[in-house]
Amino acid sequence: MINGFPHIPYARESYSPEEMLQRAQQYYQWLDQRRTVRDISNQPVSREVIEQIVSAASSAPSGAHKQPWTFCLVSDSSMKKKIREAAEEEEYQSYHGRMSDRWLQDLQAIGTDWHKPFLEEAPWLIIVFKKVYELENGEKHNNYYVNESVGLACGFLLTAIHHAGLVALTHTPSPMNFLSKILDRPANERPFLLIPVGYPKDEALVPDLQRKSLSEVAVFFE
Ligand code: IYR
Repeated sequence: MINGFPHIPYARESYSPEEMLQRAQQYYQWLDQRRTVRDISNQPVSREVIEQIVSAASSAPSGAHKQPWTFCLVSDSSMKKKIREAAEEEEYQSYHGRMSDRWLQDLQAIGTDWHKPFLEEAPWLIIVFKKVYELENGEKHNNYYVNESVGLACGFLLTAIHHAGLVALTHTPSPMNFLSKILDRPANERPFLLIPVGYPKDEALVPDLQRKSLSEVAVFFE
């Protein structure tokens, strides 16, 4: 017991140093193959798979273990159509005046525009909401490190999707309030990310991008 709360022994996995290095290398090589894919096929994905992926995401660490997230899982075609229409309306405005020239220039290499067919074609849309506060007996209690926590859960979500052999797109239509309305979310929930999930189309293309080298992203103090 700690402060009157039960604690249990941590069940650890352990590996030899050689095995540890091999596992670390293999995991990196596998994860490095993940790509953001916009060409998502309409081939169905079972609800059971989505349930496991979301359960994996919800195992992420969070401030004071509040798990301040809600995952809305949309396969309903009429709802996907509504989401696409509303997103494209906002995105049209963004691409025609709201985004800076520099921003539009940076997106040239990725090849995006205001058309968002994947919002209707993907078998599932995962809309992640952050819970800014909880309502307990009518009282508001702010959650802690909400953006960090929900960002971590989304990271876990993306690796779970990759592990299942599916692809995803981290989409951020802006502004995103239309998602709260269409999905009828309560006031304590704010849209965080919209993630279409499915199989890649056979003809899917991705930008030929290079990732930064370790020395560009890491600074060791030994
Ligand atoms: N939200 C827009 C624009 C966009 C912004 C960034 I930063 C990207 O990496 C990609 C797209 C859209 O989804 O098209």
